[in-house]
Amino acid sequence: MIPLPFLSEKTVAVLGLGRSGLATARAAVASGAKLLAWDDAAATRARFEEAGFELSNPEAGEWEKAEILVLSPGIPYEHPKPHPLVAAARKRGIEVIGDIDLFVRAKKDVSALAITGTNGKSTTTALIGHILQQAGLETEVGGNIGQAVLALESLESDGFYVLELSSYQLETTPSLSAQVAVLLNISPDHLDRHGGLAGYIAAKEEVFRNPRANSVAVISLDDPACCEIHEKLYQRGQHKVIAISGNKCIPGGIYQQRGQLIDDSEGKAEVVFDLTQAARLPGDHNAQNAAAAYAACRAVGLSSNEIANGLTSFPGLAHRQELLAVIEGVSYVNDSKATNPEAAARALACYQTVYWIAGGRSKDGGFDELAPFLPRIAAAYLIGEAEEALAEALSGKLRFERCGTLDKALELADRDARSFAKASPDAPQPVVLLSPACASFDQYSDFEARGEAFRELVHALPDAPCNAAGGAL
Ligand code: UMA
Repeated sequence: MIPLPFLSEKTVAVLGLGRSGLATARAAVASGAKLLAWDDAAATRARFEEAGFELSNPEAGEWEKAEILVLSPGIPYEHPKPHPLVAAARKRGIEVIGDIDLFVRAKKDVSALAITGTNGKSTTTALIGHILQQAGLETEVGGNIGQAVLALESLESDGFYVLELSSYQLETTPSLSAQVAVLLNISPDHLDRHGGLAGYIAAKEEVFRNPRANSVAVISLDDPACCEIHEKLYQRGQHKVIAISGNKCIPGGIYQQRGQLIDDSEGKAEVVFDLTQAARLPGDHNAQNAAAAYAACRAVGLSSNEIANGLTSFPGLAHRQELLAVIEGVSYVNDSKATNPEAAARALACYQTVYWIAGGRSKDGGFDELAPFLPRIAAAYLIGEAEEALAEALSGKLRFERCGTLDKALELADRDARSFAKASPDAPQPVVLLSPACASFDQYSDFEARGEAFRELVHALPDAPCNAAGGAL
């Protein structure tokens, strides 16, 4: 747990008592703060009390005494409109921040590597954490990746924190001052929470706020929004800027070319890693993640060899192109984390013959990004609220079935993929891929619950190995 001595004797309101709120409450109380805690959901309030804490109903008047309001990332700060307790706090002139802000205030002396982007940020965060740990450095990994930052171990100044930061978290972290800040990519996401695309881009750009004397900015040149931010950073001259790409040569940068990771940051254009050796990092999107991780780890002093070892041994993350089983020549891949079309497109690009399970709750913006990858799809199996929208997008382009639910979709995809594998043993191995291109909230509590449901269904298939475990494709 992170000590927060500057909160001692302060009256701290915590709104939202999920993962980040609970860890904030724990750290604040342990640091001698007076806690005012609330959550709008009765079930969460009950769990909070079971954990041994007291609630404080904002309507009872105590919240008038709050000196600071700590807001959970999932609660609207500005858009679509501020939560009423945020609006009330602002009216009273008290500070409204997130748990990450408390963390960075408390850990100013420890190096922080902050990673953001629309897609790939969990993989890159975990990858950097893995490489640093493999190199023997004291490293903690947290943030949007699922581990609340205030629950991390308190490290000394020679340690490293690797933090995945969402746009929600960046919005409420004014004190962030990362030693290394990484921006992977930007495509439309969470637009309702940022008042549109410009607000979302502005939130992402905040990963570079408050540069230190030797701060490093790692940024991809793979999309227009990142290119614009790169140019601004370069003009401002407050960071050492390292450009990266997952798919093209960047003179002076770090990039992938024909499966090789090339470091030209010192003008030598050296091949530093053969990406085919990183079995859990398939595809150009993972080349972008690997380039970012390489740049970030070089920036904190690791050698190319240390980084190569970490890239090779990276075990991957659950729900991100996770190979669940291979049965009768068919691979079953769980990519439940692909909650938008861009993420699904990245997975589709990695396989030749795909039996694709997609759907859920669609996000704004349609499915146009998938168009270049449709030839790889042998058939699609549609689920959830987005079934009709997907059917419309795919109509006349490929065979699809309206399945409603994941179990039905897997049953049909499994049947078709196995018969293809039997009929065409010399063709590239077919893949049953859950990569939904949609959020999960219509049928599941989150993408993890959806991925776990898929895992159970795959493991229950006829002839599934009883210990079918994840692995590399
Ligand atoms: N709540 C209210 N009032 C509201 C809305 C919510 O009281 O108006 C309460 C809910 O009842 C709930 C609590 O707030 O009890 C939930 O807070 P939260 O949604 O911020 O969730 P946490 O459990 O604290 O998890 C958060 C991040 N969640 C979100 O950003 C939505 C987690 O990221 C993160 O891992 C965790 O902190 C630890 O840092 C998840 C996520 O979905 C993975 N992130 C989004 C994404 O990746 O797209 C941004």
